[in-house]
Amino acid sequence: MRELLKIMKERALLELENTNKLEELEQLRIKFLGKKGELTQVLRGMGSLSSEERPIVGQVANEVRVLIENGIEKVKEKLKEESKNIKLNAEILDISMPGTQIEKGHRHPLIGVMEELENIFMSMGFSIVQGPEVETVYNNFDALNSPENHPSRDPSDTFYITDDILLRTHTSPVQIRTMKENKPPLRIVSAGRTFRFDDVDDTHSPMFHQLEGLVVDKNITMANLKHTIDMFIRELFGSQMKTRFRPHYFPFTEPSAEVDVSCLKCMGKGCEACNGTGWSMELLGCGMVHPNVLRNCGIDPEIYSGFAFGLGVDRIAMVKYGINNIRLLFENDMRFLNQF
Ligand code: 2U9
Repeated sequence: MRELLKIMKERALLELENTNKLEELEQLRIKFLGKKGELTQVLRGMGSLSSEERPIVGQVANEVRVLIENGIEKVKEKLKEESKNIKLNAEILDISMPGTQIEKGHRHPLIGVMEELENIFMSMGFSIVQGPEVETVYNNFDALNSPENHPSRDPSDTFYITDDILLRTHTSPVQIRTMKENKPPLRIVSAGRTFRFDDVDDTHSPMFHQLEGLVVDKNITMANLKHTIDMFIRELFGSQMKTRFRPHYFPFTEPSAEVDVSCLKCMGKGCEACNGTGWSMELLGCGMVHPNVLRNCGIDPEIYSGFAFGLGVDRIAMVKYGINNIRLLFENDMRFLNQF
């Protein structure tokens, strides 16, 4: 029996030596030391041994078990170390290599201009308000004193969704909502996307951007309006800038005016860009809020008065950066955008 154990030990050690996979090691353990393994089989025959021989064979069997167990542990450690080294060698990381460059983006020039305008008005005490781009016909036209037959209400000029719902044609409905929900004094500015059924050309786009302001309080006059616009234009384009107010008509303001600003190229001297006039034309519109508009929003025009103004953000961006084609602002051509 001792001979049997010796042979088994030598076979186990030889097989262990030839094992190079962790899974094979487990098979080997089951084969020699498992419940139905070879060592158990040998031990089963111990019943036939004499009482003197039994403890001696038992001790030898135990030594063989410990020897095989230790052998398995050793090979297991060796295989684990080997596989770790293979993995580490495959994962060599050269930390001196340059990293992947992430290209930094920047604001779109139009959004940059819009934020610049909002910041100027905020510094003058205005709050920024926002509203939906899909509006009711009432908020967009009726509340603004627009007559039923006004050309801008025609479906060939405005994107209607239903008879009562449209894409806002100006940001004025945001001011209507604010007036309906809040009591004067009000000093607000609203900027955002607006929509008109225009064909695309160098200066027109069916989607464009407006910024409008509204002040309502007691004793608000044309003088407050003119001073606010002058301050704004000087803050935006420089202290030497002049403004010129020309009478105009809007249904929502009375009286109304269009504002021209000194030509940015020649600073008022007259050049080819301003046709020798010295003025950049129609940069802003403004006026005193029509009493009907105040009334439509539950504000008593006998107690309160207000002024309002509006400008095209796209047009301001084009004048500021000397852009002669509005399409460039919306085509997202990186060769154009990367210049800002
Ligand atoms: C309320 C009352 C009055 C806003 C105003 C203008 C004049 C104006 C144009 C500028 C260039 C539109 O984008 S543009 O074509 N806007 O000339 N906007 S007064 O008047 C309001 C607004 C809201 C409740």
